[in-house]
Amino acid sequence: MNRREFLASAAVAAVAAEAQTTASKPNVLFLSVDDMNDWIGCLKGYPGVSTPNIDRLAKRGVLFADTHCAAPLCNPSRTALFTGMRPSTTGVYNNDQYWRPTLPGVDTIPAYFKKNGYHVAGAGKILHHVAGFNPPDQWDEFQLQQFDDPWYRRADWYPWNQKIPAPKGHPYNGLKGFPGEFEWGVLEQPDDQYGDQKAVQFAEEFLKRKHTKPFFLATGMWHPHIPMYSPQRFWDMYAGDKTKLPVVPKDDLDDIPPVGKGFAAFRREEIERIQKEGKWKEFVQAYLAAISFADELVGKVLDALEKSEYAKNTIIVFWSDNGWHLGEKQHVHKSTLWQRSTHVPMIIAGPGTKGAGVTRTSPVSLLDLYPTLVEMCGLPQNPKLEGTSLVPLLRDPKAKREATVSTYLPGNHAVVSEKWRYILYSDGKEELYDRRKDPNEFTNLAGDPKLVSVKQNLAKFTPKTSVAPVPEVTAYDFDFKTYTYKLKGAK
Ligand SMILES: [Ca+2]
Repeated sequence: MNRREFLASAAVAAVAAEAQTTASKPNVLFLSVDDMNDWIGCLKGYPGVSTPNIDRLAKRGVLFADTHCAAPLCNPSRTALFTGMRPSTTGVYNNDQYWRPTLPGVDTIPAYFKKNGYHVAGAGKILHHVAGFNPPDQWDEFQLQQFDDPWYRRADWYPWNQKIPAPKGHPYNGLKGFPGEFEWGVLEQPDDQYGDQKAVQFAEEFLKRKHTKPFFLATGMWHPHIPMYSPQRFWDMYAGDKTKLPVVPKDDLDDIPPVGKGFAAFRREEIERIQKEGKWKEFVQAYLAAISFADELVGKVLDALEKSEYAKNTIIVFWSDNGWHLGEKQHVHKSTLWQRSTHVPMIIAGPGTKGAGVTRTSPVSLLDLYPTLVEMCGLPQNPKLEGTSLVPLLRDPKAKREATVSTYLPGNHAVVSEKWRYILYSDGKEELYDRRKDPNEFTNLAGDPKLVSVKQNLAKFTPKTSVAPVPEVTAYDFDFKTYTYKLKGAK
């Protein structure tokens, strides 16, 4: 063999070796829902809720029953999850901040998998849903979210949605003259016309195809996010007494510091209006219906995987980006540092998980998913990641985590341990709750002199520094066609 032949045969051998390694790698189905709190069967957050599909996934995988988002709002939560970095590191703290132009050289989960030999595909709500948040170069194939609500027709934010007719008859909830997305009802159209079905169909077709490389498939449901539109049969599940209002003591906000009170007051006009018009219960019913609809959609994707040739070699990760208040603390959104906003469902199933139907009660973070998948799929370590792989917890029932942190806007953090929730606001004011004795977080114990050392110990987990927020989207001219960002005033 001469030198050229030797090099050629070495190259062939290297390619073959790589093909061998990638062929043995597991696929990933990354399955998400939006604004789903712990009102699902396996998390026991709402007795009587119907989520048979999520529950069956929990029965065949590992349920992380105390998972918290890195930030209690869509964009900062998803940016943290997909970049593996905290808001206090990236400066992406809120919804109206592009991650892409401010984080050059950062690989999102799909980009990293693509770089490491995977075929990566996504459909629906993956990163934040507005134009500029889902760069196509992160994917081999990508299908944007299709929206149901007329609200999501704004030309600069949803340019791909302009030609899709908006459903007629809005608003369905009877709150006339109320701007925006705070809406719910039944759309006058067949079930399969709901926008989330497009993402489901994408996944179903993707899983029928022959793939020569291992794949990472992200499928993101919009439900149960507002507007909460669901077919009638899901509303019927929660008719009459089956919908129960949360308990909200009148004085619940009295022991909360001003910053926390401010978070709870965000969009207060919405809860005031629904209470005044006698629609609070209908709002809760809408949420329950949207959860059960989301569960059915999740089930369709799980069925498609089950029927496919990839059933045995695919890791399934199910997650929600943040929780949701239904009136607790006089609030009907997310964007707070309490349990309602930070506690989310998370299940990991498939190859690499040990045991079926097991539950882990250690507090963990959505930030841990990126390093977990890197380890489970045998990809090279990504040194930028700030979460910690959950693989030890997947395999060892005795493995424990001490605490996890959620951040909302610069300098406000919630530290969750098995026993405590400690909130430290940017002005130094605090809250402390005994999670076992007071799961509804009604009594702030931060002023108790006996608990000073408890607070000090929990405060050690908060990020040491918080970078300044990156510019808001209005600072840029964004071009959807070329997917480029130009800072206004820059040459
Ligand atoms: Ca969300």
